[in-house]
Amino acid sequence: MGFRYGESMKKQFTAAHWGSYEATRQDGRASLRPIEGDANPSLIGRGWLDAMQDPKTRIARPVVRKGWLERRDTQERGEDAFVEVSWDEALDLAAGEVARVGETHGNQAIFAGSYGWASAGRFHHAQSHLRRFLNTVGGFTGARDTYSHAAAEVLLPHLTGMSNRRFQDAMTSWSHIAQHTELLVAFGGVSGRTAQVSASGTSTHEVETWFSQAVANGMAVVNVSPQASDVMAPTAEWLALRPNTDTALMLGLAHAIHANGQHDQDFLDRHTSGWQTFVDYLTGVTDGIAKSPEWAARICDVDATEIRSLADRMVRQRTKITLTWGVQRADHGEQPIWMGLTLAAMLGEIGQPGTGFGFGYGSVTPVGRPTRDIRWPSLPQGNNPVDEIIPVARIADMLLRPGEEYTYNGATHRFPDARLVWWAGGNPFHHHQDLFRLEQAWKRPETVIVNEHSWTATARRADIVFPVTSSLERADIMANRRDPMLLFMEPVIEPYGDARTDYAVFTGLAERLGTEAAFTEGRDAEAWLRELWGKSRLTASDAGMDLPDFDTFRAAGMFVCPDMDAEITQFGDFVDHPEANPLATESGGITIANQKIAAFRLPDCPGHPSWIEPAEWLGAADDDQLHLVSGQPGPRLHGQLDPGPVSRKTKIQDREPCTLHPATAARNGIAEGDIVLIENHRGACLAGAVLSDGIREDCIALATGAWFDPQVTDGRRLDVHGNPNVLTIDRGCSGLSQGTMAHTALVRISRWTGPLPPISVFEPPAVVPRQTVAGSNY
Ligand SMILES: Nc1nc2c(c(=O)[nH]1)N[C@H]1C(S)=C(S)[C@@H](COP(=O)(O)OP(=O)(O)OC[C@H]3O[C@@H](n4cnc5c(=O)[nH]c(N)nc54)[C@H](O)[C@@H]3O)O[C@H]1N2
Ligand SMILES: Nc1nc2c(c(=O)[nH]1)N[C@H]1C(S)=C(S)[C@@H](COP(=O)(O)OP(=O)(O)OC[C@H]3O[C@@H](n4cnc5c(=O)[nH]c(N)nc54)[C@H](O)[C@@H]3O)O[C@H]1N2
Ligand SMILES: [Mo]
Repeated sequence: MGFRYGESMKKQFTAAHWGSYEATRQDGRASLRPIEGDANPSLIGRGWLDAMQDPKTRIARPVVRKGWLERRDTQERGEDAFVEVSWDEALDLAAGEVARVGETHGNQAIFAGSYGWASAGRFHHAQSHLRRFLNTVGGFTGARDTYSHAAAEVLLPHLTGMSNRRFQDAMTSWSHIAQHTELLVAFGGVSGRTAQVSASGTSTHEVETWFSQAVANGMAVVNVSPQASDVMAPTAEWLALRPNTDTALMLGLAHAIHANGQHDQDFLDRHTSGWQTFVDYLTGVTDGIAKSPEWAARICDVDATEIRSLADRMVRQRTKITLTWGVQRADHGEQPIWMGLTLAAMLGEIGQPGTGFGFGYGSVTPVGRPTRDIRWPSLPQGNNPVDEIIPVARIADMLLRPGEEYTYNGATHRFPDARLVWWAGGNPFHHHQDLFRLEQAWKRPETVIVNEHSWTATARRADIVFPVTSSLERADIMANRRDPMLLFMEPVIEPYGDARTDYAVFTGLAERLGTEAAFTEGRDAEAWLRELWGKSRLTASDAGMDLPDFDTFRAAGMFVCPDMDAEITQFGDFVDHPEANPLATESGGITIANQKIAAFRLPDCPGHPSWIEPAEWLGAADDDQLHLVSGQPGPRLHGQLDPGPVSRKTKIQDREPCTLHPATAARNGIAEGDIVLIENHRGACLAGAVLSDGIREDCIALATGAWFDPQVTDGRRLDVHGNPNVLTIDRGCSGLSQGTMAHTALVRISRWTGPLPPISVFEPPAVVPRQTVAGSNY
């Protein structure tokens, strides 16, 4: 790498998914401060540097798991010690496994879906390197869609002819909302907690600014959510519905609007298809059940009078209906999206500024940002000769049931037989549901390889661990399609221990397998940055901008693209001139009922928006069961930086905080600060009680991301740290999308009076020196 830490005296920058930073150095010590102009810097960044310099959780040297090294054991992952090996030995072993598995079983037996957020930066994107490398040696089985919004990714093309990404980029701008919206009905809220983050970086955090501006302009906000805190406006009204019943509530609203003849028939006729099929369902012609506000009230636990009054306001005021991504991360997650869009179509104001339908405002920073969209180049991944691909959240199913059939988007597939699993830039023992089941599945592959900079639960469950640098230790470029700022990311600290970049790891492997020329194309990391910048200049020139040459850019550290402001009204062109701008759907309009989906004949995703009971919900629960809401954590990004000071400060007796209503706490003999056991038949964890009347009495909220730390305590194995994914359900939310249903789970709670074992996952795992491995001749 041509750039060295501390080399130059000029302003130096770096970037993360949670923001952009200026790095300064005093007496040899680096510090970061949010970049000038960031309207509302993220809390997460304050823990970044410390977490990346923590000797207990950073991985210093390559290691191989002892049982695997000695006898290719597959059963003791997570319990075994590691053996420290040289880089050469680790690379030889991994290259040997890739060759062996490919030759013996075919490359589809290499699973490198490797889902995860990795880190910001155009070049050092771990998954891209992994896939580019594997594509030079015969390919791999991949994964499709995301944990964030798989239901939307599969559904929206059918409904709107747009991919989820296109739909997101075309979302009506915040500036329009601030100016025109009279009523915002926000399912799952619009939260500053999640708006801290933007995949691959952001120069500012403006969602709260836009939101306050809209409220100051008179926008009323109804937060439809089990938690009051999901919306940032202190004045918001709170409709505390039962989790996972949004579709029923929306049907109740639709029924009231339709019964009063207040729906916009003209809009529905011109811009949608399938309306009559849906009305027959809404009114009960098809199933004998009218989806009236009274019917909805019994399901969602919101008064029928409140539903009627909200319906009335929605008809009278310029209303925007929006859903957070989290609402569809639930059983039958397609339905609330489909029904929200249908409800907006009934109001007839789709395609106008400030009204219509939104998805993901506040879920991440850039949704609704009034800006142009520039597709900056990224590292080419090559072509994958293997066409096997699984829905991303079906990883445990694949490992446990190779050969078994499943449906996805209207087709039937079979799970491949994965023998080698490789993760780089993700943490399945953070992100997957039902982690105790994943532990069982994880015993199936012959070999697991992980590239990580930190001792995450996933790194601890690998056979070969490659220690990699964090983005603070390398030069890169931050460029984001909906951000005006391009940053040169300078290395801020020295590489930790013997860590290498992911690029160096895969270069070493490609050398061993004879594909170095194809993998590197003769470039080192600096040459790749120059190459990517060169391509960026062409992209910019197509967009009517002149970028400086690489060295000038690097010397300045920053380039702010001119004339980036642009306002969008979603569906504007289509609504103004539907004949000239039809949607790429089966009818050319928004499909309220969809014939293609109906023809799939899926019991869990019929051809129009429908209320279907979730696998677990409060409408079919015992009195002592609570609904677990496990959303995104405020002080960190998923599991990233959990060992850092900002996240740790929020813990209670070292456990992840969980939020419950004071009445629920009292009923269970729990006081603020107590340790709570949260359990169901899938698993159990400990967490620290925080009491709040901003949550429904029958819910408990436990954020994701406490590093998974299962221990045998008081005679049973439980996660002692507070990871909700020991409790969640590992099943596809429907046979259409197979998306995760992380927000669907019932639990029971009690005050924990057993011993409180120390958190072990923030201490390094046992690592023994190479020569002590008995009888080893490696
Ligand atoms: N219960 C529940 N579970 C959920 C969710 C929920 O709402 N509820 N949400 C889901 C969602 S939406 C998501 S997106 C997922 C997130 O799941 P993940 O994206 O898997 O979570 P992260 O902790 O961001 O994992 C990224 C990992 O990459 C590592 N990393 C960072 N930079 C680099 C690098 O340069 N190289 C390498 N090799 N590694 C690097 C980090 O150390 C970290 O361990 O979780 C899902 N899980
Ligand atoms: N600080 C921080 N920000 C993040 C992330 C992070 O890890 N940390 N992760 C990023 C990622 S990868 C993603 S995908 C986004 C996700 O962004 P979101 O999906 O918007 O976030 P969540 O916290 O999962 O869900 C939002 C809220 O939905 C509510 N909710 C849960 N179930 C229901 C329901 O059935 N009905 C209704 N109406 N509400 C419900 C919960 O109260 C929850 O607080 O966040 C991003 N932003
Ligand atoms: Mo996500």
